[in-house]
Amino acid sequence: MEFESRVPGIEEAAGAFLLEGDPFICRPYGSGHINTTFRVSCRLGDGSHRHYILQQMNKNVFTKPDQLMENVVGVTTFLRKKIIEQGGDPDRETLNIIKTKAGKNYFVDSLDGYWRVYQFIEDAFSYDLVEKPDDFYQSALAFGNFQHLLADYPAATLHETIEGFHDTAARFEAFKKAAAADVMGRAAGVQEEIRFVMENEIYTHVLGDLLAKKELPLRVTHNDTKLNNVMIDKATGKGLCVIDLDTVMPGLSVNDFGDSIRFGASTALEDEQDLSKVSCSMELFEVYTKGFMEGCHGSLTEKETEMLPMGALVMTLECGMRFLADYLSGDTYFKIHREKHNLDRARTQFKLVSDMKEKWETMKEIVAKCR
Ligand code: ADP
Ligand code: GN1
Ligand code: MG
Repeated sequence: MEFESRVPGIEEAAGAFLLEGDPFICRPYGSGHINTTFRVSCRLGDGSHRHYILQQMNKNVFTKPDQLMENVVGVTTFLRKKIIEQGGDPDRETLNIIKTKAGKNYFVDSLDGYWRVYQFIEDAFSYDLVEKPDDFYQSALAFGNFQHLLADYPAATLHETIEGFHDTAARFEAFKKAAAADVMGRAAGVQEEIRFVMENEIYTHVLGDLLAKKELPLRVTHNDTKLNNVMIDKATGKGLCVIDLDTVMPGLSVNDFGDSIRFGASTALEDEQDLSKVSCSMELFEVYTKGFMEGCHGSLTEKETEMLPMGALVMTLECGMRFLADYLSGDTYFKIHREKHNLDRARTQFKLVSDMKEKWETMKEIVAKCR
Protein backbone atom coordinates (compact mmCIF):
# COMPACT_ATOMS: atom_id res chain seq x y z
CA MET A 1 0.00 0.00 0.00
CA GLU A 2 1.17 3.53 -0.73
CA PHE A 3 1.28 6.00 2.15
CA GLU A 4 1.05 9.65 1.08
CA SER A 5 2.20 10.69 4.51
CA ARG A 6 3.47 8.66 7.41
CA VAL A 7 3.31 8.87 11.16
CA PRO A 8 5.04 6.29 13.36
CA GLY A 9 2.98 3.13 13.65
CA ILE A 10 0.77 3.78 10.64
CA GLU A 11 1.81 0.77 8.60
CA GLU A 12 1.31 -1.55 11.51
CA ALA A 13 -2.07 0.05 12.21
CA ALA A 14 -3.26 -0.05 8.60
CA GLY A 15 -2.62 -3.78 8.54
CA ALA A 16 -4.36 -4.48 11.82
CA PHE A 17 -8.00 -3.99 10.84
CA LEU A 18 -10.53 -6.14 9.03
CA LEU A 19 -10.76 -4.16 5.80
CA GLU A 20 -12.67 -5.41 2.79
CA GLY A 21 -10.66 -5.63 -0.41
CA ASP A 22 -7.08 -4.77 -1.12
CA PRO A 23 -5.85 -1.55 0.50
CA PHE A 24 -3.80 0.46 -2.00
CA ILE A 25 -3.55 4.05 -0.79
CA CYS A 26 -3.66 5.85 2.53
CA ARG A 27 -3.78 9.65 2.50
CA PRO A 28 -4.25 12.39 5.13
CA TYR A 29 -7.86 13.44 5.36
CA GLY A 30 -10.08 16.23 6.71
CA SER A 31 -9.28 19.35 8.71
CA GLY A 32 -9.75 18.27 12.33
CA HIS A 33 -7.46 19.93 14.88
CA ILE A 34 -7.03 16.98 17.23
CA ASN A 35 -6.72 13.47 15.84
CA THR A 36 -4.57 12.37 12.90
CA THR A 37 -6.96 11.24 10.21
CA PHE A 38 -6.38 9.25 7.03
CA ARG A 39 -8.55 7.79 4.33
CA VAL A 40 -7.66 4.28 3.25
CA SER A 41 -8.84 3.14 -0.19
CA CYS A 42 -9.30 -0.54 -0.96
CA ARG A 43 -9.89 -2.21 -4.31
CA LEU A 44 -12.65 -4.81 -4.39
CA GLY A 45 -12.77 -7.87 -6.65
CA ASP A 46 -15.12 -6.13 -9.13
CA GLY A 47 -12.69 -3.18 -9.47
CA SER A 48 -14.76 -0.77 -7.38
CA HIS A 49 -13.32 1.02 -4.34
CA ARG A 50 -14.16 0.94 -0.66
CA HIS A 51 -12.94 3.59 1.77
CA TYR A 52 -12.26 3.71 5.47
CA ILE A 53 -11.29 6.38 7.97
CA LEU A 54 -8.13 5.38 9.82
CA GLN A 55 -7.50 7.61 12.79
CA GLN A 56 -4.74 7.87 15.34
CA MET A 57 -6.26 9.19 18.54
CA ASN A 58 -4.50 12.13 20.12
CA LYS A 59 -3.06 10.79 23.35
CA ASN A 60 -1.87 14.20 24.46
CA VAL A 61 -5.49 15.39 24.45
CA PHE A 62 -7.20 12.13 25.35
CA THR A 63 -5.03 10.70 28.07
CA LYS A 64 -7.25 7.65 28.55
CA PRO A 65 -7.90 6.42 25.01
CA ASP A 66 -9.40 3.16 26.25
CA GLN A 67 -12.09 5.09 28.15
CA LEU A 68 -12.57 7.29 25.10
CA MET A 69 -13.26 4.22 22.98
CA GLU A 70 -15.64 2.81 25.58
CA ASN A 71 -17.68 6.00 25.19
CA VAL A 72 -17.62 5.84 21.40
CA VAL A 73 -18.65 2.17 21.41
CA GLY A 74 -21.44 2.89 23.90
CA VAL A 75 -22.82 5.86 22.03
CA THR A 76 -22.62 4.34 18.54
CA THR A 77 -24.26 1.10 19.71
CA PHE A 78 -27.06 3.08 21.36
CA LEU A 79 -27.58 5.30 18.31
CA ARG A 80 -27.52 2.36 15.93
CA LYS A 81 -30.39 0.71 17.80
CA LYS A 82 -32.48 3.90 17.80
CA ILE A 83 -31.82 4.57 14.12
CA ILE A 84 -32.96 1.03 13.26
CA GLU A 85 -36.10 1.45 15.40
CA GLN A 86 -36.88 4.67 13.54
CA GLY A 87 -36.42 3.04 10.14
CA GLY A 88 -33.17 4.90 9.34
CA ASP A 89 -29.97 3.58 7.78
CA PRO A 90 -27.60 2.71 10.63
CA ASP A 91 -24.69 2.25 8.22
CA ARG A 92 -24.76 5.90 7.19
CA GLU A 93 -26.50 7.75 10.02
CA THR A 94 -24.01 6.94 12.76
CA LEU A 95 -20.32 6.15 12.90
CA ASN A 96 -19.56 2.46 12.55
CA ILE A 97 -16.45 1.02 14.12
CA ILE A 98 -14.49 -1.55 12.11
CA LYS A 99 -12.92 -4.15 14.35
CA THR A 100 -9.32 -5.26 14.33
CA LYS A 101 -8.33 -8.70 13.10
CA ALA A 102 -8.10 -9.62 16.77
CA GLY A 103 -11.75 -8.64 17.25
CA LYS A 104 -11.02 -5.42 19.18
CA ASN A 105 -12.57 -1.98 18.73
CA TYR A 106 -9.18 -0.28 18.47
CA PHE A 107 -5.53 -1.13 17.91
CA VAL A 108 -2.52 -0.28 20.03
CA ASP A 109 0.71 -0.20 18.01
CA SER A 110 4.11 -1.19 19.35
CA LEU A 111 4.90 2.48 20.19
CA ASP A 112 1.70 2.65 22.25
CA GLY A 113 -0.16 4.67 19.61
CA TYR A 114 -3.95 4.18 19.63
CA TRP A 115 -5.77 3.67 16.33
CA ARG A 116 -9.34 3.12 15.19
CA VAL A 117 -11.11 2.61 11.90
CA TYR A 118 -14.56 3.85 10.91
CA GLN A 119 -16.59 2.97 7.88
CA PHE A 120 -16.19 5.88 5.48
CA ILE A 121 -19.47 7.70 4.97
CA GLU A 122 -19.71 7.85 1.20
CA ASP A 123 -21.49 10.47 -0.87
CA ALA A 124 -21.52 13.03 1.91
CA PHE A 125 -19.66 16.28 2.66
CA SER A 126 -18.41 18.08 5.72
CA TYR A 127 -17.76 21.81 5.42
CA ASP A 128 -15.31 24.26 6.98
CA LEU A 129 -17.44 27.20 5.85
CA VAL A 130 -21.15 27.40 5.11
CA GLU A 131 -21.72 27.43 1.36
CA LYS A 132 -25.49 27.65 1.47
CA PRO A 133 -27.70 28.45 4.49
CA ASP A 134 -29.73 25.29 4.07
CA ASP A 135 -26.64 23.17 4.82
CA PHE A 136 -26.29 25.03 8.09
CA TYR A 137 -29.97 24.52 8.84
CA GLN A 138 -29.56 20.80 8.15
CA SER A 139 -26.55 20.63 10.47
CA ALA A 140 -28.64 22.29 13.18
CA LEU A 141 -31.39 19.72 12.78
CA ALA A 142 -28.76 16.96 12.98
CA PHE A 143 -27.05 18.29 16.12
CA GLY A 144 -30.40 19.05 17.80
CA ASN A 145 -31.66 15.60 16.94
CA PHE A 146 -28.41 14.04 18.17
CA GLN A 147 -29.09 15.54 21.60
CA HIS A 148 -32.70 14.38 21.38
CA LEU A 149 -31.66 10.81 20.53
CA LEU A 150 -29.27 10.71 23.48
CA ALA A 151 -31.77 12.18 25.97
CA ASP A 152 -32.24 8.78 27.63
CA TYR A 153 -28.62 7.63 27.32
CA PRO A 154 -27.28 6.36 30.67
CA ALA A 155 -25.15 9.44 31.35
CA ALA A 156 -23.45 7.94 34.40
CA THR A 157 -21.73 5.34 32.17
CA LEU A 158 -19.92 8.03 30.18
CA HIS A 159 -16.30 8.75 31.05
CA GLU A 160 -15.25 12.38 31.19
CA THR A 161 -12.78 12.17 28.29
CA ILE A 162 -11.44 15.67 28.92
CA GLU A 163 -11.89 16.96 32.43
CA GLY A 164 -13.73 20.29 32.67
CA PHE A 165 -13.95 20.46 28.85
CA HIS A 166 -16.43 23.35 28.79
CA ASP A 167 -15.80 24.64 32.30
CA THR A 168 -15.24 28.13 30.96
CA ALA A 169 -14.22 29.57 34.34
CA ALA A 170 -11.50 26.91 34.65
CA ARG A 171 -10.47 27.64 31.05
CA PHE A 172 -10.08 31.29 32.05
CA GLU A 173 -7.83 30.33 34.97
CA ALA A 174 -5.75 28.11 32.66
CA PHE A 175 -5.50 31.00 30.22
CA LYS A 176 -4.21 33.37 32.91
CA LYS A 177 -1.62 30.78 33.95
CA ALA A 178 -0.42 30.38 30.39
CA ALA A 179 -0.14 34.16 29.98
CA ALA A 180 1.75 34.52 33.26
CA ALA A 181 4.11 31.61 32.52
CA ASP A 182 4.74 32.92 29.00
CA VAL A 183 7.04 30.00 28.27
CA MET A 184 7.64 31.06 24.65
CA GLY A 185 8.10 34.76 25.38
CA ARG A 186 5.09 35.54 23.18
CA ALA A 187 2.93 37.47 25.67
CA ALA A 188 4.47 40.88 24.94
CA GLY A 189 3.30 40.60 21.34
CA VAL A 190 -0.32 39.83 22.20
CA GLN A 191 -1.12 42.32 24.96
CA GLU A 192 -4.22 43.56 23.15
CA GLU A 193 -5.62 40.03 22.90
CA ILE A 194 -4.79 39.25 26.53
CA ARG A 195 -6.51 42.46 27.59
CA PHE A 196 -9.57 41.45 25.56
CA VAL A 197 -9.89 38.22 27.51
CA MET A 198 -9.42 39.97 30.85
CA GLU A 199 -12.11 42.54 30.00
CA ASN A 200 -14.55 39.75 29.23
CA GLU A 201 -14.00 37.69 32.36
CA ILE A 202 -17.60 38.19 33.45
CA TYR A 203 -18.82 35.90 30.66
CA THR A 204 -16.61 33.03 31.75
CA HIS A 205 -18.77 32.04 34.70
CA VAL A 206 -22.33 32.93 33.64
CA LEU A 207 -23.26 29.45 32.39
CA GLY A 208 -21.40 27.58 35.13
CA ASP A 209 -23.27 29.64 37.72
CA LEU A 210 -26.64 28.81 36.15
CA LEU A 211 -25.71 25.12 36.09
CA ALA A 212 -24.66 25.23 39.74
CA LYS A 213 -28.02 26.83 40.63
CA LYS A 214 -29.71 24.10 38.55
CA GLU A 215 -31.27 26.74 36.33
CA LEU A 216 -29.77 24.95 33.35
CA PRO A 217 -30.04 21.15 33.09
CA LEU A 218 -27.14 18.81 32.46
CA ARG A 219 -27.78 16.71 29.35
CA VAL A 220 -25.78 14.28 27.26
CA THR A 221 -24.29 16.60 24.67
CA HIS A 222 -21.80 16.42 21.82
CA ASN A 223 -19.56 19.27 22.99
CA ASP A 224 -17.76 19.79 19.67
CA THR A 225 -20.52 20.80 17.30
CA LYS A 226 -18.60 22.50 14.57
CA LEU A 227 -19.85 22.25 11.04
CA ASN A 228 -17.14 19.86 9.92
CA ASN A 229 -18.30 17.38 12.56
CA VAL A 230 -21.51 16.64 10.70
CA MET A 231 -21.82 14.94 7.34
CA ILE A 232 -24.31 16.33 4.81
CA ASP A 233 -25.77 13.85 2.32
CA LYS A 234 -24.75 14.71 -1.23
CA ALA A 235 -27.98 13.39 -2.77
CA THR A 236 -30.59 14.74 -0.35
CA GLY A 237 -28.76 17.73 1.18
CA LYS A 238 -29.87 16.51 4.62
CA GLY A 239 -27.72 16.29 7.75
CA LEU A 240 -26.81 12.64 7.61
CA CYS A 241 -24.48 11.77 10.45
CA VAL A 242 -22.96 13.50 13.46
CA ILE A 243 -19.31 12.47 13.73
CA ASP A 244 -16.35 13.15 16.07
CA LEU A 245 -17.91 11.58 19.16
CA ASP A 246 -14.80 11.94 21.34
CA THR A 247 -16.30 14.55 23.62
CA VAL A 248 -19.84 13.20 24.04
CA MET A 249 -20.32 13.81 27.76
CA PRO A 250 -22.78 15.42 30.12
CA GLY A 251 -22.90 19.12 29.21
CA LEU A 252 -25.05 22.11 28.37
CA SER A 253 -27.32 22.28 25.33
CA VAL A 254 -26.54 25.98 24.99
CA ASN A 255 -22.86 25.11 24.56
CA ASP A 256 -23.66 22.72 21.71
CA PHE A 257 -25.73 25.46 20.14
CA GLY A 258 -23.06 28.07 20.79
CA ASP A 259 -20.13 26.10 19.41
CA SER A 260 -22.00 25.63 16.14
CA ILE A 261 -22.69 29.34 15.92
CA ARG A 262 -19.10 30.40 16.63
CA PHE A 263 -17.86 28.25 13.75
CA GLY A 264 -20.70 28.07 11.25
CA ALA A 265 -22.38 31.48 11.57
CA SER A 266 -19.06 33.21 11.01
CA THR A 267 -18.74 34.82 7.60
CA ALA A 268 -15.13 33.62 7.34
CA LEU A 269 -12.96 30.63 8.09
CA GLU A 270 -11.89 30.05 11.68
CA ASP A 271 -8.31 31.02 10.78
CA GLU A 272 -9.05 33.97 8.46
CA GLN A 273 -6.27 36.57 8.76
CA ASP A 274 -8.25 39.45 7.29
CA LEU A 275 -10.48 40.31 10.23
CA SER A 276 -12.61 42.66 8.13
CA LYS A 277 -14.10 39.49 6.63
CA VAL A 278 -15.09 38.06 10.02
CA SER A 279 -18.54 38.69 11.47
CA CYS A 280 -21.42 36.75 12.95
CA SER A 281 -24.11 36.46 10.30
CA MET A 282 -27.58 37.06 11.72
CA GLU A 283 -29.09 35.27 8.75
CA LEU A 284 -27.10 32.14 9.65
CA PHE A 285 -27.79 32.63 13.35
CA GLU A 286 -31.50 32.56 12.60
CA VAL A 287 -31.29 29.55 10.33
CA TYR A 288 -29.35 27.59 12.95
CA THR A 289 -31.62 28.63 15.83
CA LYS A 290 -34.66 27.43 13.94
CA GLY A 291 -33.04 24.11 13.02
CA PHE A 292 -31.61 23.42 16.45
CA MET A 293 -34.93 24.06 18.19
CA GLU A 294 -36.69 21.78 15.74
CA GLY A 295 -34.03 19.12 16.08
CA CYS A 296 -34.35 19.19 19.89
CA HIS A 297 -38.07 18.38 19.47
CA GLY A 298 -39.22 21.09 21.86
CA SER A 299 -37.16 19.74 24.75
CA LEU A 300 -35.27 22.97 25.53
CA THR A 301 -36.46 24.68 28.71
CA GLU A 302 -37.38 28.37 28.85
CA LYS A 303 -34.06 29.16 30.46
CA GLU A 304 -32.06 27.18 27.91
CA THR A 305 -33.86 28.98 25.10
CA GLU A 306 -33.24 32.35 26.71
CA MET A 307 -29.54 31.53 27.11
CA LEU A 308 -28.87 30.49 23.50
CA PRO A 309 -27.21 33.80 22.56
CA MET A 310 -25.12 33.54 25.72
CA GLY A 311 -24.05 30.04 24.68
CA ALA A 312 -22.82 31.48 21.39
CA LEU A 313 -20.86 34.27 23.05
CA VAL A 314 -19.37 32.07 25.77
CA MET A 315 -18.31 29.24 23.44
CA THR A 316 -16.66 31.77 21.11
CA LEU A 317 -14.83 33.48 23.94
CA GLU A 318 -13.81 30.13 25.42
CA CYS A 319 -12.48 28.87 22.11
CA GLY A 320 -10.56 32.12 21.58
CA MET A 321 -9.02 31.79 25.05
CA ARG A 322 -8.04 28.19 24.31
CA PHE A 323 -6.39 29.15 21.00
CA LEU A 324 -4.53 32.05 22.60
CA ALA A 325 -3.46 29.97 25.61
CA ASP A 326 -2.13 27.35 23.20
CA TYR A 327 -0.24 30.00 21.22
CA LEU A 328 1.31 31.28 24.45
CA SER A 329 2.20 27.74 25.55
CA GLY A 330 3.96 26.81 22.30
CA ASP A 331 1.14 25.20 20.27
CA THR A 332 1.02 21.90 22.07
CA TYR A 333 -2.73 21.19 21.84
CA PHE A 334 -4.30 22.19 18.49
CA LYS A 335 -2.61 21.09 15.27
CA ILE A 336 -1.15 24.10 13.48
CA HIS A 337 -0.16 24.44 9.83
CA ARG A 338 1.66 27.76 9.91
CA GLU A 339 3.36 30.11 12.34
CA LYS A 340 0.94 32.05 14.56
CA HIS A 341 -1.91 29.83 13.39
CA ASN A 342 -3.41 29.66 16.86
CA LEU A 343 -3.07 33.42 17.22
CA ASP A 344 -4.95 33.95 13.96
CA ARG A 345 -7.65 31.62 15.21
CA ALA A 346 -7.88 33.43 18.55
CA ARG A 347 -8.25 36.76 16.77
CA THR A 348 -11.21 35.60 14.68
CA GLN A 349 -12.93 34.36 17.82
CA PHE A 350 -12.43 37.69 19.61
CA LYS A 351 -13.67 39.59 16.58
CA LEU A 352 -16.79 37.40 16.65
CA VAL A 353 -17.31 38.02 20.38
CA SER A 354 -17.23 41.79 19.81
CA ASP A 355 -19.59 41.45 16.87
CA MET A 356 -22.02 39.31 18.86
CA LYS A 357 -22.09 41.89 21.62
CA GLU A 358 -23.06 44.53 19.07
CA LYS A 359 -25.76 42.25 17.68
CA TRP A 360 -26.98 41.10 21.10
CA GLU A 361 -30.50 42.52 20.84
CA THR A 362 -30.94 41.09 17.34
CA MET A 363 -29.88 37.64 18.55
CA LYS A 364 -32.40 37.84 21.39
CA GLU A 365 -35.14 38.89 19.00
CA ILE A 366 -34.33 36.02 16.65
CA VAL A 367 -34.51 33.50 19.49
CA ALA A 368 -37.83 34.95 20.65
CA LYS A 369 -39.19 34.74 17.11
CA CYS A 370 -38.10 31.09 16.68
CA ARG A 371 -39.57 29.96 20.01
P1 ADP B 1 -10.80 15.54 14.79
O1 ADP B 1 -11.11 15.12 16.18
O2 ADP B 1 -9.35 15.71 14.54
O3 ADP B 1 -11.60 16.73 14.41
P2 ADP B 1 -12.70 13.97 13.22
O4 ADP B 1 -13.15 12.70 13.82
O5 ADP B 1 -13.62 15.11 13.28
O6 ADP B 1 -11.25 14.34 13.86
O7 ADP B 1 -12.30 13.67 11.70
C1 ADP B 1 -11.69 14.66 10.89
C2 ADP B 1 -12.45 14.81 9.58
O8 ADP B 1 -12.46 13.56 8.88
C3 ADP B 1 -13.92 15.18 9.73
O9 ADP B 1 -14.10 16.58 9.85
C4 ADP B 1 -14.53 14.61 8.44
O10 ADP B 1 -14.32 15.50 7.36
C5 ADP B 1 -13.68 13.37 8.19
N1 ADP B 1 -14.34 12.14 8.71
C6 ADP B 1 -14.25 11.64 9.97
N2 ADP B 1 -14.95 10.49 10.08
C7 ADP B 1 -15.49 10.24 8.87
C8 ADP B 1 -16.29 9.17 8.31
N3 ADP B 1 -16.67 8.13 9.05
N4 ADP B 1 -16.64 9.25 7.00
C9 ADP B 1 -16.25 10.29 6.22
N5 ADP B 1 -15.48 11.32 6.68
C10 ADP B 1 -15.11 11.30 7.98
C1 GN1 C 1 -11.24 20.91 18.13
O1 GN1 C 1 -11.47 17.97 16.98
P1 GN1 C 1 -12.04 19.16 16.26
O2 GN1 C 1 -11.10 19.75 15.27
O3 GN1 C 1 -13.37 18.82 15.69
C2 GN1 C 1 -11.55 20.91 19.62
C3 GN1 C 1 -12.80 21.74 19.88
C4 GN1 C 1 -12.60 23.17 19.36
C5 GN1 C 1 -12.25 23.10 17.89
C6 GN1 C 1 -11.91 24.46 17.33
C7 GN1 C 1 -11.32 17.71 21.58
O4 GN1 C 1 -12.28 20.28 17.41
O5 GN1 C 1 -13.06 21.79 21.27
O6 GN1 C 1 -13.77 23.92 19.54
O7 GN1 C 1 -11.09 22.24 17.67
N1 GN1 C 1 -11.73 19.55 20.09
C8 GN1 C 1 -11.12 19.13 21.21
O8 GN1 C 1 -11.93 24.40 15.96
O9 GN1 C 1 -10.45 19.87 21.93
MG1 MG D 1 -13.61 17.01 14.21
